[in-house]
Amino acid sequence: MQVVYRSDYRPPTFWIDHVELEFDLDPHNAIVTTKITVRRNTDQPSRTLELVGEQLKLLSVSVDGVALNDDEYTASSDLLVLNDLPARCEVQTKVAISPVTNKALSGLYQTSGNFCTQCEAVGFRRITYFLDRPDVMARYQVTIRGDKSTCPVMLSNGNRIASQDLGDGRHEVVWEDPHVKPCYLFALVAGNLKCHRGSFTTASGRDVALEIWVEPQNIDKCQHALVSLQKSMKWDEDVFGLEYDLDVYMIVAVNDFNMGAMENKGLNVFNSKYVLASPETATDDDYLLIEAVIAHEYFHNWTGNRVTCRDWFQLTLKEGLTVFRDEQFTADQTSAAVKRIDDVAGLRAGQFAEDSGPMAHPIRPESYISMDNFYTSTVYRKGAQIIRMYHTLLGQDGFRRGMDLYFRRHDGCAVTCDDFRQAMADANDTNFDLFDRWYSQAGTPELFVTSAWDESAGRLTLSMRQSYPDLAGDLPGTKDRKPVPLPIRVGLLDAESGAELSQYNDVLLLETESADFQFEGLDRQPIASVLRDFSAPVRLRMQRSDDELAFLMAHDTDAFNRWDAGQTLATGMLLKMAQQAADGQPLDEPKLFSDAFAKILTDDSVDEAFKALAITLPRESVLGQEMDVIDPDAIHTAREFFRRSVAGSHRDQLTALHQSLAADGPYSNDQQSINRRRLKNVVLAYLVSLDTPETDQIAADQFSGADNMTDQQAALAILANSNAEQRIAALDEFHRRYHGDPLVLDKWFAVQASSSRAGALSEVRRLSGHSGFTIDNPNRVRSLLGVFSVNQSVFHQADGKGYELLGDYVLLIQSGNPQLASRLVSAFNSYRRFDTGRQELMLRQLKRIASEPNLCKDVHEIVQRALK
Ligand code: DPP
Ligand code: ZN
Repeated sequence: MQVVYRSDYRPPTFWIDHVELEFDLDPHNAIVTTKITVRRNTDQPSRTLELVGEQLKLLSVSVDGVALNDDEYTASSDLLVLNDLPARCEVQTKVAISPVTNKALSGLYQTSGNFCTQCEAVGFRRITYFLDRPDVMARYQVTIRGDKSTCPVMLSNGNRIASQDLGDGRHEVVWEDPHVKPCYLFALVAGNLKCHRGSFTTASGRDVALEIWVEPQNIDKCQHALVSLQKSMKWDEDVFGLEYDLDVYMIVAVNDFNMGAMENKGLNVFNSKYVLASPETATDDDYLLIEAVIAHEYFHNWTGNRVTCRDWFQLTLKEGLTVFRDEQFTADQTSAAVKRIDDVAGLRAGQFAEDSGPMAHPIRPESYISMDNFYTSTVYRKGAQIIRMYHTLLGQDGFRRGMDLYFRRHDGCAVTCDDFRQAMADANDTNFDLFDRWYSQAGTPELFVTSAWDESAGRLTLSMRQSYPDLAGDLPGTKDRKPVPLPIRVGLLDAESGAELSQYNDVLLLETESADFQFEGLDRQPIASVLRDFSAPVRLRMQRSDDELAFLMAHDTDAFNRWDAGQTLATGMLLKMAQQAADGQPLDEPKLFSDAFAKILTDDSVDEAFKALAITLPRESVLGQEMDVIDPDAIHTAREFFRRSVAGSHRDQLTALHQSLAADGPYSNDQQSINRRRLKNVVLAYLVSLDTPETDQIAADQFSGADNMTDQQAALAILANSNAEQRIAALDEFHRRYHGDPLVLDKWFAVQASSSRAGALSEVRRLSGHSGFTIDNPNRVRSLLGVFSVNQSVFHQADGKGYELLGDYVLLIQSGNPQLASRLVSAFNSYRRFDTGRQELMLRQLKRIASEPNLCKDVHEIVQRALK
């Protein structure tokens, strides 16, 4: 299979200035007529134009209005080659495609009977022959003709400039986008949709119509999305001075979508999961995610659309930057500390694991077989951490200067990560050359820190050293890795009072392999708080006693480190207990953590969301990463014991706390109520871990009495993970109530797929045969199989039945939806980290998949990397 290399980038032989598309919509036989005005690239002396396609049926080709004979071009379903073209001309093609049979959900397809498109990264070639690459930017005019009864609404990018009734039961609409764009930002939607409308007036006084298009039954679930959009538009003006640039901004919610959402110019297409919300059907987390994804896609209008990527290797240019922007936005809307903790927890669970396995790659990858495989947490989340480091070093004002220069230089262009880095440096008269290493090296650096106290000099020395751990296999970006620039935020605390010694607060910059940093003029030995706010994406390796960690957990003024100290303390204890479990020894009681736990719960200086995070134990998968050989059973045993033990020690306090939190009045979605629900549901999980009829009843009561989905789903998930006799009845009741609402039905599957009770695996297998399960809907597949595949103790059941189940579904899904299958198969990437028995069983599935004769290239790429 063809490998694409970053180093092979060449500009195109022709540019496209203008695109005229005509769609005659039909589910089985849609006709697409494309007129492109092309202009030879004088830097590339070629008269040959190669247009790529995928599964297209070519009907005709003409140049400057003259139809070509068969011998004047060469064509296959995925390539159209035109030779000896004049320097400027108009090329017209006509193709037929079949949206209804398009299960890949890339290109033009049908979802719930409506037409919709997804073109990033390379879906446009499934619509028409084109220069399907982001550096070719053009103006578009789009004519859509469709059935008036099935397609009363027909949308595309930009402004609607004309419409007419065609008289034969069909009608026509014409759209024009005044901005140049790459074809991956093209979109078309047609079908039976209703609109929730709003508006926004920009800082310069322009009125923008905001339109959220959904299936008619969902029209009452759009207000939160609309408000989120308005907040995002305002924030980007306030923080970055960026205004919206069209008269209308449309969002369409569709049920079948591979990604979260897509930032098409003026016409975002969203997975309905990130649009639709009502208190009865969406949780607080859903609300938060909707706001974040709406913001993310909106922010792309500048970071992605106005300035786009030269080639797909530069993806992090727009994604890392836009994730950073949406993270800052959410921090401003909610709590910066809680947001930071949530993000880092996600980074560690997902990206750190990816960065230490066979799919490890630099944030700017060197090669790919399928670009769709590189929409990864490395490109997105780690990419955002790299952007954050510029921000930490420059401050908000300096970062803003860099952004302003970036837009001044590159608006309307397709550029590279180097261009961004240069703009940040030039705008601030500084040099970011060493940052290049962050773009070309893979793996998570380790930061080793030791401290030395000189009593007579009153001096503390922190010695820091960075290195990369070795990775198995010959992976790109792992040879001859050099030290990377690390901004390290540090503070000192008085060891007796716990008070912040604020004059020592600083951001240190480690750019070499190792360096010493000194803090002078201290009266007595302080406690150092290192890597505050997680100021660099590294694994911190610092020898600290449990007492020191407990001290930081109680006193650190940096909320992130306060939380992290607790996590580190719990991790150390849990790993020791896992070893005891593996050795068949009795497990230690987690006394130190348990004491700190009780103190946090009564600490008035922190909010309930922080408390919820502080008492949440590290995930099993994160604990696994810290073991030489992951032992899922021992980790599970230790973590369950730890939880039960802490709950047992504080049962009365927890019961009272749950009661007081549950006594809040009717549902409200102000921040404090959200925080209180968050804490209440973490407390409930502790209580139910005690496995008593009384505590089970608390969950059952919450389930049946809840007036919102947050409390109801949390209680259901907790019951689904318990031995409570109310478990089955609750699951049945939930299904009875919500089976007609796809997004809520997803939750019903997900809570069962995340349960780790005995027999959970056979339940997942059984649910895959449930009438509500379908492999045609990505959300449904992810809610059952995706959730199950990260449920460590169940997926890695020692007999390999979990692996077999996933293998079966990868094979079943891969021919229809390669992108979805390739996400699922990635669960096997960690196989080297397990014992030989599990390795053997996972390898068996990988080889079974690899030997499939018609394996799609997406899955092929992941499996080959794993097997290498
Ligand atoms: N729609 C995806 C995102 O926003 C890809 N651009 O990240
Ligand atoms: Zn994005």
